[in-house]
Amino acid sequence: MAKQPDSQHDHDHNHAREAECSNNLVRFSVAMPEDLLISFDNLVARRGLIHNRSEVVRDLVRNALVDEEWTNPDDEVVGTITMVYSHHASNLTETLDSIQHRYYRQIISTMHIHLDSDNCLEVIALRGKAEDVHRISDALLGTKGVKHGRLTTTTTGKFL
Ligand code: NI
Repeated sequence: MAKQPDSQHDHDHNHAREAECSNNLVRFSVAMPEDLLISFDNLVARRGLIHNRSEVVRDLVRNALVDEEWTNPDDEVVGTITMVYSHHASNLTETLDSIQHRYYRQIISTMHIHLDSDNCLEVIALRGKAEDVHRISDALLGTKGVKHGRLTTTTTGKFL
């Protein structure tokens, strides 16, 4: 019983320390099979001189956290759609335009580049619920006549 106030104190203290130190670097050790470590070091080497193991592990952890944000349909996410299409394809420009108007709440910016006399490149920035951004991406990239397109999934940055 006498211990209880102390352990409560320790608990609070740990929380305070976490909050204070959230941007400080903390070291920890990781055990993994030797083969996996060799493969990992090869990956680090391929990423170039400015990268080291710690840097690459941090990137992998952030990628995993961002991927998880996208698996929760109600989480607010940020993404970009990049697509190439010919503006001569019948009704294509009108169809893509009407989809973008339908989702004006999620589409925060659109950049349109006339690549040549036929082809257009569009980069669309979106912010919204993960499931809405997926729906918009499927609608745009699934439109007949879009030559190539890709959704890049990133984050609001609030939780990294
Ligand atoms: Ni164009």
